[in-house]
Amino acid sequence: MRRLLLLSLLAMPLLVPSGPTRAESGPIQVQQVWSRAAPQGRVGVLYMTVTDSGAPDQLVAVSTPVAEKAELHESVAEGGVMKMRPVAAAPVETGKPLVLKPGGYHVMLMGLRRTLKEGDEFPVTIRFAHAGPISVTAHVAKAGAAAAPAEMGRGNGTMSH
Ligand SMILES: [Cu+2]
Repeated sequence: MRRLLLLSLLAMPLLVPSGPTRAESGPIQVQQVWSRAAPQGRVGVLYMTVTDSGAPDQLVAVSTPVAEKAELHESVAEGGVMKMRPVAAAPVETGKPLVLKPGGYHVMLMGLRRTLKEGDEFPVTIRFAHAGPISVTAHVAKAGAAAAPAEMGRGNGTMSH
């Protein structure tokens, strides 16, 4: 009896379905999705960490219902001045996290449809050149925050708390 029970416990993870819409399924994971407080009608920003345990891919588009348009940008230092420019894609390399963060790659949320307040959450869909789209939840930090809200911990974007 004991051996039978142990075997069925070992087999259980194989029975858990893994749908393509779950952030933690597949080789690509999107975590630490965060934004900053900003008023309706203005420009917001979005940061995240993308990890890939499979083949190299590219992050090519982001969309969210809270903004009219989301653009992928890269900040670069030119002659000691930080400037940003739109880019068509950001590389997602195997085993090397793509970190969208202040001073680097980021997503600009053009034309915020509503005010983003600290503590708010909103849905975001991330598209890749090869992998299917991943839907996550962004967490809003205070205006001017330099890092993800502390309460996010290391969980992924879809966790609830
Ligand atoms: Cu920008």
